Amino acid sequence: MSVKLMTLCIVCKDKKVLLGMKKRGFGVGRWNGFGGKVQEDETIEESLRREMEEECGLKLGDLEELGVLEFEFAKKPGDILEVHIFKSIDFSGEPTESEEMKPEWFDEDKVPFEKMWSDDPYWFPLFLAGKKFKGHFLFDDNDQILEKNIEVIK
Ligand code: 6U4
Repeated sequence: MSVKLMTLCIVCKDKKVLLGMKKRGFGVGRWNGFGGKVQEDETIEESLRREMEEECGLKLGDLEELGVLEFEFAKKPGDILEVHIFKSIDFSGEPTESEEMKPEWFDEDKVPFEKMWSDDPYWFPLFLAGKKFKGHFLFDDNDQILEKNIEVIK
């Protein structure tokens, strides 16, 4: 069993959310929040701030952590990605395309779920409502959901 810490940040402004089209690697071809793997020498928040600047050039101010989701893949049972999900309304700079991500603003009610990870429709509405949540998703070899469990934290 292993747990890998990861971050995911959704930047929100004027009823819009900032997503990035992943241009390479894990999750390529999908719209996603920004973030990545937490390295050994950094905290979760430090990692997110670094990834955000690397992937789209934004500097983050105050952050709010809203969710923690565990992702597991049937082909590697016991290997967990523990993704910490943050909301940012306090940031500076303009989103800029990088080698990894092409950023774009979407209206909150036009989030492109059909081109996102298949777990996103389950937690995005909670996120947009400002709820705190935690959950676990098990994916098959085609990244379809085999098991899901999500709950709002009071
Ligand atoms: P490299 O390519 O080594 O620089 P790095 O940027 O550290 O990678 P990467 O690209 O693997 O990390 O990060 C994956 C991103 O995808 C993280 O922000 C977490 C996010 N993510 C992973 N599984 C997800 C899922 N099922 N649903 C979702 N986001 C997911 O919405």
